[in-house]
Amino acid sequence: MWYDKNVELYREDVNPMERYYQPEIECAPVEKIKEWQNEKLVRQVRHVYDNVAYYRKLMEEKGVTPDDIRSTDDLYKLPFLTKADLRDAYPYGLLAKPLSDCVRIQSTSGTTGKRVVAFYTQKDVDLWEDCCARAIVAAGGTNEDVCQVCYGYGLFTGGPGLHGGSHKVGCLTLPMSSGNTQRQIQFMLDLQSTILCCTPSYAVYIGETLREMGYSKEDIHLKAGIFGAEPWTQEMRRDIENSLGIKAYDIYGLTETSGPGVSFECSEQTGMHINEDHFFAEIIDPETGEVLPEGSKGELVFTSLDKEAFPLLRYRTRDICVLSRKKCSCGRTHIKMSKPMGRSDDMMIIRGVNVFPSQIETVLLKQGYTSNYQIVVDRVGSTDTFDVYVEVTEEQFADTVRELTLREEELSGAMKLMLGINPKVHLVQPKSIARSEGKAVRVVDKRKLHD
Ligand code: DLL
Repeated sequence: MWYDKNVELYREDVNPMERYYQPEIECAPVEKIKEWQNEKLVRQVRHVYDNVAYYRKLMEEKGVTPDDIRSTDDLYKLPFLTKADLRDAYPYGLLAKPLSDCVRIQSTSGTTGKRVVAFYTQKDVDLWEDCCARAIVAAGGTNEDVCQVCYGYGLFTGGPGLHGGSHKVGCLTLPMSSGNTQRQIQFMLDLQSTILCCTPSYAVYIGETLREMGYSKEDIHLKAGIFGAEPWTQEMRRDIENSLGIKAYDIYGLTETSGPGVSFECSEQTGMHINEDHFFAEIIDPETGEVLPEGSKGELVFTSLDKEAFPLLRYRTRDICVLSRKKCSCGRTHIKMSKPMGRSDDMMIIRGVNVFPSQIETVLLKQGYTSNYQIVVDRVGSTDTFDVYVEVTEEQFADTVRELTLREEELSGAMKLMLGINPKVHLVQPKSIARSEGKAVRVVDKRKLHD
């Protein structure tokens, strides 16, 4: 059910084309949302205190009991949870339900240190899938659509999350998982897929492969894409929209809080509505932990209000963003988060300057290059080296060495304007940088190997 005429949201200032999966929740008055949040928070803190010894100890150390938490205004009294806590407590230390009540495990890729394992009861899976269904409907999905899910299936939450959401909406679901890109395109053509779900870097690769196979956007039937799991810039959005002939929607989430669908974009494309009935968001100063007012840039912290099996209170995501409750033309009332401006741990400090990969991507796409690039940072003696490898097109690669050198200098200059320091830019031949079927590896920081 994604359309409910009884809800008083067909206001004049609302986009009449907008559709909702759960309009009574997505467009509820803000006071109502706050009421739900307060009720749920009180219940959730009690549930965690009673069932998670690890967090109860953190609360005791801070001298706070469940009775001290009467509304979200009291949230600041509770201790934070970090990824380090999740690793300490691995695998069962934060579980709040008996294993016999759990029906699913999902996990992070665990490239840095131990994996994070998240547990779900059937109700947890159900609510997670509702969140993904809201995102699909916001992107225009209905039961007439063919939804091709090319996020990885398995322990990664991308595939299972969007798959569940697609079922709930009633789309014909193509559970492709990632990889085998030519086959993806064949299915896309044969079954006339209308919605594509994958990482933005994989969407770029799909567009590239489509052209290599001799097709264009006119040959496919896609109308929308739901892309997330990694940072991507507005420039990359335009690139994908042009190459696939679609509207590209952002979706955000993390394994610890369930997976994709914590927030998602609507037709306005000016940030992602957080599913506030399930997740309470705070922005804090990453240095001091102080809660910052709406509109401030800082680290996003989530409290899951409904999760039964793995209910995290004040979980520090390390994602840096801004929250805004500005009225949205889509009619949804849930608070919006900006695109994450990088993770606090994505930020590189090169020669004392803070550098985010997204800044480099913005320069490249503005200058007419593709998003196929890689940043390599190293240290020689006590000096940081900073190299950016950028692929060029066949035509550009046919240029003379002198022309290519000029282009490299030009790009390096544009990056200096953005970052304050000069990288050494290397224009490299087409297809020489490995393509990603999941999350792209943008940075190779070799300094970590020497430490
Ligand atoms: O990436 C869940 C997901 C799957 C989200 C599919 C969207 C689509 P993790 O592997 O645990 O979970 O990684 C979570 O990825 O803390 C962010 O740093 C980053 N991230 C997720 N979505 C976005 C996005 C999934 N839309 C981590 N923009 C998060 C920027 C994102 N970064």
